[in-house]
Amino acid sequence: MEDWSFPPAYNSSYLPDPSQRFWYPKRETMDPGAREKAILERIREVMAYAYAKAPFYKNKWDEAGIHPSHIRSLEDFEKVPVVTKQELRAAQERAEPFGDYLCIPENEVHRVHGTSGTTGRPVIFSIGKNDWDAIGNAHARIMWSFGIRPGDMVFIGALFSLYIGSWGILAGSERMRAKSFPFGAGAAGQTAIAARWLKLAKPKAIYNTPSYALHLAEVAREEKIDPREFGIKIMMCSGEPGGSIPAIRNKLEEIYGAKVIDCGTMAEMTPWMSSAGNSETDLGMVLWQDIVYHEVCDPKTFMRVPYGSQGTPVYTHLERTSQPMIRLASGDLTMWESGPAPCGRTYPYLPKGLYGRIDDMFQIRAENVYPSDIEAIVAGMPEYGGEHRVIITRAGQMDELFVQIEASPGIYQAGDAAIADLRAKAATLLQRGIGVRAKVEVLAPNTLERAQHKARRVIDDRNLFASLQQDRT
Ligand code: 8LH
Repeated sequence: MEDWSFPPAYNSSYLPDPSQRFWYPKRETMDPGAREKAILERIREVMAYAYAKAPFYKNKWDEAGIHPSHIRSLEDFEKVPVVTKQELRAAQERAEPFGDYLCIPENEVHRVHGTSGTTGRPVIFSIGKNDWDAIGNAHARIMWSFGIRPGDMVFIGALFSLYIGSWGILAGSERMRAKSFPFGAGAAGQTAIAARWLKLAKPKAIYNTPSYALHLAEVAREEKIDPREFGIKIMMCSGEPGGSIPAIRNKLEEIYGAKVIDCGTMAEMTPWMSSAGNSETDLGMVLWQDIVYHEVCDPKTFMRVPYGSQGTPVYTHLERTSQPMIRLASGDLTMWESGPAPCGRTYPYLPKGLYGRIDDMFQIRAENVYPSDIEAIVAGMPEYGGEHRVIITRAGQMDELFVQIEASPGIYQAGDAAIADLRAKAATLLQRGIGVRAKVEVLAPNTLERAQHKARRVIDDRNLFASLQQDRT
C-alpha cells in the first residue's frame, strides 16, 4: 500500500500532481480499522527490531515481562511501559554519546542534533541516512496538506543550530522540490534583515514559532514595512502553543494575511510534524497515525483515554531505524477526537492542538491554571500591546498572581483613564476565564523582552520566597 513498510523505502522521485489533495490518497483516507491493523503490524516490526538492536529496549521490556511477540492488539501495546526523557538522558550517560537505544552502527549516523535547552545534560539525536530521507518524505507529505507545492518558496525563520524544527522543515521543503530559504533566526539584528528579505523575496510560506512571528511583525513595522507586504500565504507555527489558540492565530492571520497552520510534536519524534493542521481546517492538528502512532493517555496509567477526553500524548515511531521512540511520554496536554478529521483524512485529530504541559500547570489558591489559558485571554484583547508576564508570588500565607500586560501604543498614549480601564478589563476577564483573582499591571509598549525562539512568560518566585523564609528562621 503506497510504499508502506518497515524500514521505510520511499520512491524519492515521486511527486503527486499539484492538483491532488492528498500525497498518498489511500493511506490518508483509508478505513481507520484497516489502518489500525496495519499500524499494529508496523508496531510489532519496530518492537522486534528495537528488541534485537537496543539493550535499552530489551532490558526495559524484559523487566516489564513484555516481549514484542506478546503484542497482538493496540490494547496490548498500551501495556508497554512508556519511555521518559530522563531515561533517554540516563541511557546516554551509560553509553556515550548516543545511548544504548541507537539501533544502527555508529558509523551510519548521518546527522547529529540535540536538545536546544540551555540547562541540564543535553540529549543527542542521531539520525541515519535512510531515516533522514524518510523524514523528508513525511514532512513533504504533510506540508502538501498545508497547500505547499513544488516551486513554492519556503522561508525558514527559526534557529538553525540544535533546534531540529528548522532542519525538519528544510528536509520536507527540499523533498517537495520547493525553493528552500533557510534564513534562520536569533542572531543580533537578524530580525530586521529578515523583514527586508521577506519584502524582497515574497515567499509563499514561512516557518516560525508563534512568539517569533509576533516579534518579527513588530520589528517589520519599526522598519516601516507592513508584514502584509511579505505576501505570505501559509504560516507554519510550531514549538509552543499559539497556532491553535484562536486569539493568537487570528492575530497572526490578521497581521500577515496568511493562513496559520499549527504543527509539532517533539524533537525526539522527528519527523516531528506528525501532528499538524492543514489548509482545509482551522481545527487544531491532525494525527498522521501511519507515520507516528499517537496515543492520548491518562498521565498516570498511560492507558489511552476515550475520544473526547483530555490526556497526554504518547508517541511511537513507525518509520525510524536509528533511535526509534516506542511509547515516548510527552508531558503535554491535549484532547483528541476520532476521525475523520475535517479535511477528509480519516485520522483522529486534536481540535485544540497541544494546549499546555502538565509541568507548566501551576496551582494558585487551589485552582489549576495553565499559562496558555492566560495567554489566550490577554492576547485576545484588542488593547494588548504584544507581550505579557505571569508572576506567581507569595504574600504572607497567600499565593498571589500578578499579570503584567503591555498596552497597545494607542491605549498607552491615551493616558491614565485608558490604562486603568485596561487594567480593570483584564482583571475581570482573567477572573472569569481562569477562576482566580489576578493583580494586573499595565506596562508601556515594548517594555518586555521578545522571544527569538520559544517564549518563557511565567516566573514562579514562590520557591524564592520559601527559601527567604527559611533563611530567616
Ligand atoms: C508545542 C508545539 C505546538 C512543540 N503546540 N506546544 O516544534 C518542533 C519540534 C521540533 C519541537 O519544538 O521540539 P522540542 O524542542 O523537543 O519541543 C517539544 C515541546 O514543544 C513539546 O513537548 C511541546 O511542549 C512544545 N510544542 N510544538 C504546542 N504546535
